[in-house]
Amino acid sequence: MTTPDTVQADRFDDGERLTLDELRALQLERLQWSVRHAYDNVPLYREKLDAAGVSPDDITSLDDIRKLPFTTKEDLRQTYPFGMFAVPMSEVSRIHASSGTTGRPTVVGYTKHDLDVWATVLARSLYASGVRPGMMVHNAYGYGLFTGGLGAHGGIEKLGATVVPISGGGTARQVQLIQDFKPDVILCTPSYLLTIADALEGAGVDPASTSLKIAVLGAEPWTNEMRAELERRMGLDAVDIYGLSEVMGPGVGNECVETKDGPHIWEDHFYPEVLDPDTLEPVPEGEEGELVFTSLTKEAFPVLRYRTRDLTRLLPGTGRPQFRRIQKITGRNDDMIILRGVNLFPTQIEEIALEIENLTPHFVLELTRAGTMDALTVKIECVPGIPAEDTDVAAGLLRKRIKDRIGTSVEVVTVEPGTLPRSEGKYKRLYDLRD
Ligand code: DLL
Repeated sequence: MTTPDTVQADRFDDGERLTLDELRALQLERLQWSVRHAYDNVPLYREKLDAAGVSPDDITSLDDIRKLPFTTKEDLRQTYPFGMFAVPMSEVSRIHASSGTTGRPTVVGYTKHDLDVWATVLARSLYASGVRPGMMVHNAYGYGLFTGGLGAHGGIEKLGATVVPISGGGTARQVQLIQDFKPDVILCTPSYLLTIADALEGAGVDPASTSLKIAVLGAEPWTNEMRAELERRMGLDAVDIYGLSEVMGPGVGNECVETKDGPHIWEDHFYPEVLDPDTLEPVPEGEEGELVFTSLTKEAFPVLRYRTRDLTRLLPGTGRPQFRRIQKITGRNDDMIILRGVNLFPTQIEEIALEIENLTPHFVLELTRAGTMDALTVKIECVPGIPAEDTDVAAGLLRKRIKDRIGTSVEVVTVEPGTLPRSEGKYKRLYDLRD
């Protein structure tokens, strides 16, 4: 039995062996450092703290975090590109950026020390996923400005595993190298693993027959139903990795393969809060709200109470008992569709579609408007080769279950297998066709 006070042996590093008391003490010390560092070196933080009447010296307990002002994506846009860097550019070893949906990308930076911390939390994430030194890891997260590829790369090397830096896309080559190199582990988005599974099948290879034993999947919302589908088809353990560029990149938190019950947050580096998005007050323990992070050790790009817009719950730790866990993230504030007054997330449709015989997880959502009424159409592929009546039954069942469970009517249209766009990274499910 593991408890927050037991010292754990089977861990990647000492940060994971802290007792709960040691962790809380370290967090406070690091929070004090981080607030001071941000205040002294980033004009925007100084302005915000001054305006809120808060001095870094006022942080004397972890609860004092609530005195700090929030940081939003808008703050990052306004200081584009480097206005929130807290060290001179000569100390910045690397820059990444996330392509915003509107206009300017968000630019983030890392010192040498930041890169080392990132590699450590990523190696820790892989270790929790069951990856061990000596294994071969096929890294199909995109390399480049996106944090996925290079972020994971550093962690794979730090762990002492062998990295195949294939990046995203070029699915035929991915399929070839999986067969030739026989990697133990694959890293990519869940939707891209689905594309790879289909491509293996298309090449006459049973996806469950490859050498792959573990998939570390993230960068987009996915459901436990999708996990079950991928595990069944590919004969592997599918584990959830969470992160975002503004806070570091992949590896802010990770699931443990033995529990698969939502990512543990590596709290010695990233302090989580879950708040009511309207009042910005903490929600009662275990309830859903917006995830907010304060970095505790970042040098180049510290963040104070960064609002992620991701919706989840904070739960007690299990596989790593002293670290809190988040419930698997199935939606962001930004992905929420409000259809005639009813809130709906694309993952809810994924969950329902995967329960129904003859439907595939290949679907897109089209939002249209006739007059003043919004309408949502689910375009979905059935499994190949089934009779037309079965297609109709499946579509009817999907429509009915969406109505029963989500409480809104949608149109369901089945399309020919293989006709919807396939993922090569983060999958775009929603097409807003309203004017
Ligand atoms: O997607 C970092 C990453 C790369 C994470 C590879 C995991 C694996 P961004 O491009 O900044 O960074 O996007 C961050 O993606 O706020 C979530 O909305 C979503 N996201 C990331 N991981 C998960 C996950 C990377 N495991 C945004 N489950 C985040 C659900 C996720 N959503």
